[in-house]
Amino acid sequence: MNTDNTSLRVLVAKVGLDGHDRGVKVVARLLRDAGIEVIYTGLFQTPETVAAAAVDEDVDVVGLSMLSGAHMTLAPLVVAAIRARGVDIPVVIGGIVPNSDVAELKAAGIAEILGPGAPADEVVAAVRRAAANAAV
Ligand code: B12
Repeated sequence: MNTDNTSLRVLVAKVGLDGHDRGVKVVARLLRDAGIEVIYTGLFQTPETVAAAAVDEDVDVVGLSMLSGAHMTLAPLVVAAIRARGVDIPVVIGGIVPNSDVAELKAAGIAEILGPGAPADEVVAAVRRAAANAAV
């Protein structure tokens, strides 16, 4: 686990059954361009497979791309599956998330939440912020 926030490792993942993978590929590319090491799970993951990959890969942050509308169910399950493995890796989500869901997601342990059209620098900043807050 990285503590100085200089050489971060991030797992970006798609949980659930939808095929919206454009955003996650854009995010993976722009995080890489910012010097962050990125592992992408591919489509159709479960909370369990994401948590297992996050722990196996010893990542600093897990990024979920959620456009299916299932974020209120799946994102908290990813947090729970990670914590069930005895670690507390911060989870950041982006995609189609209504503002009215943000407070509940934060209460469920999601570190950062971004919506459509999030600029590249804000995507990178959210990931860095999540890692920095987890390290203190
Ligand atoms: C393109 C698109 C498709 C493409 C997907 C192609 C692909 N390979 O991705 C196709 C045509 C296949 C498609 C199909 C469907 N779609 Co569609 N689709 C869209 C659309 C128009 C744009 C999504 C997109 O690519 N945006 C561009 C990318 C770059 O943006 P993004 O993903 O939002 O990512 C940005 C941010 O959100 C953020 N971000 C995203 N992920 C992450 C992750 C992290 C960690 C971070 C930090 C940031 C971050 O950063 C990115 C850069 O700014 C949206 C509408 C919309 N306005 O978003 C609907 C939309 C997502 N689709 C929708 C639906 C309903 C469907 C279908 C079910 C339609 C149908 N009845 O068939 C099917 C499902 C097919 C399937 N198997 O999953 C709905 C979802 C409704 C909901 N969530 O409640 C939407 C919202 C349209 C709508 N308004 O109803 N779709």
